[in-house]
Amino acid sequence: ASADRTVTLLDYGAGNVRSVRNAIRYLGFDIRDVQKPEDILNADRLVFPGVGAFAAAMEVLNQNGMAEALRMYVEKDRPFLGICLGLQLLFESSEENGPVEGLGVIPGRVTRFDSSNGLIVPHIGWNAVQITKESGILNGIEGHHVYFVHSYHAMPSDANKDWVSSICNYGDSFISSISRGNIHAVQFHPEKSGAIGLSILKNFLNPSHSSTTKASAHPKASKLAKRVIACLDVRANDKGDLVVTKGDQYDVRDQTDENEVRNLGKPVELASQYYKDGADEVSFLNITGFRDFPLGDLPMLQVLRYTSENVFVPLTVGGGIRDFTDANGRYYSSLEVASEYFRSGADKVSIGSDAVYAAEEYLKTGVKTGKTSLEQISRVYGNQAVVVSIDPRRVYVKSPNDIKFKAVKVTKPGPLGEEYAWYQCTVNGGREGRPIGAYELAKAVEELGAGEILLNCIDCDGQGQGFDIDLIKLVSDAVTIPVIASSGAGVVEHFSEVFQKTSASAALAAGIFHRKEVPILSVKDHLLREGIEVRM
Ligand code: 1PR
Repeated sequence: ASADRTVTLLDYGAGNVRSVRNAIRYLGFDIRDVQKPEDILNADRLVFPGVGAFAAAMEVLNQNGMAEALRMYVEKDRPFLGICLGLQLLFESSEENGPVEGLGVIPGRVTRFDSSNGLIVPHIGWNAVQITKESGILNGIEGHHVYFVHSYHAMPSDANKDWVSSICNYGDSFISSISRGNIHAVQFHPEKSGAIGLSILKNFLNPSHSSTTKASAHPKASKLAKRVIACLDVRANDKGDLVVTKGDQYDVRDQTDENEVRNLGKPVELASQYYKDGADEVSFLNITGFRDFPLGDLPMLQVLRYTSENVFVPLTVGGGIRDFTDANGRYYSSLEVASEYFRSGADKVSIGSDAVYAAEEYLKTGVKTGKTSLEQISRVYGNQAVVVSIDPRRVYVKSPNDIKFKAVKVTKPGPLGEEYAWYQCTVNGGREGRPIGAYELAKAVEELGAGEILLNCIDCDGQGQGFDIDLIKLVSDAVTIPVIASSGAGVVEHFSEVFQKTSASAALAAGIFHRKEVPILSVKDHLLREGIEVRM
């Protein structure tokens, strides 16, 4: 490969940089991996996608001599692009598991978002930035949303104002990018920000082609956009091929004589289609993962690999994330299972059944063992990489005092005129009810390290009658992590309803997209008309 098409990538092995690799390759560049500190100094252009926790990253970089090489490289003003933690590490210190010293190139400290006033943390999703000074790489981004996922941020100050090239508003006005000379870094993820993100990467890789960005005199105020997520329930059909299927109240078999698993298409193709149609995220749920070993399920890993080559928005995968012993007696920890998913291109994993058991145990003992899949995966990959998928079923009761779980007054009374309901969590794809409610589960998994909740509802699944607003309000008011409303979308108005009546951060649908009844774009057009901010 000719040198001018080569990008040096600093991957210090802490997590998934596959999507950055995919994006660079997609833009027609080759990647050379940093093996030793000299490779940094010899780079023509260096991309540094920081992943994982600040302290762990600095420890590795200090130990292998990369920290010193990075400082020298930046001091020489050589082309540099830091992403996410790759921005934060340039600052003097971070309070994440610290204080911990950073590279100290830029004055300032990295601090946590303050969630004490109910701010949802992590900051996950699409937000617009305000350009504060000219920089070569942010050309064309003004007014567009880019994808963020982080709990810590660097704050602008007099001492670092020469560096700051854009700020973003979320609770505080934090630094969303820095640029000085050839040194650039972004807090958001260009590799997950769709076409606009790819254009930022391209501007960095092909600086001659990018014109300068002007600071805007009147930046438009922006909020975190509400996300629209397309979900693909995936399972092997009776022939053993992975297909996208869709249930009615979790029953995925056709009510015909053949009783076949409903086949709505191929996962990779559908995911690419939804990306092009404007989905803000794509989720894959391996719905038989609870009984089959997911790593035995190579096709699922292939689906992720292929999808992540062409889909530049966040990908979540769920189903079967738990400890497992295979037929040969080999033991796999849930962390190994999750790691395999991350390596294959997932940005987040979603845990269902195993999170229910973990929460039950935690509520019983009050002890965080650190051993549950939830805790282990979030410790290594960060809270923002762990979603808990809740599959509750509505249980009507006459009075909230009838049960020990949190009940709500329902909008529509039950069949016997019951005015209250609690939402019973289930495991194994809704097959088994457990002694814990959705409210109790959500609060427990937040404490155990979940970064987001995917809130399904078995009663509403596939019915097209709207989201269960009572349930979603109950859960989204109970936690300060983002809640994804799921199950029951039938028309565009259901999306505005859930955002107007609850504090859900995202809404997910499956059936209406698969059956092409409602295009993603119409959902977003409708939300915009209703004054709800979305990424277009
Ligand atoms: O328990 O960790 O192995 O995870 C299993 C995962 O698979 C869970 O996330 C669980 O929600 C999911 N799952 C298991 N069985 C089914 C099933 O349908 N038989 N699907 C299933 C869950 C529900 C939603 C669906 C929405 C929107 N699917 O994801 O996409 O309800 O549908 P709609 O818009 O058509 O109404 P583990």
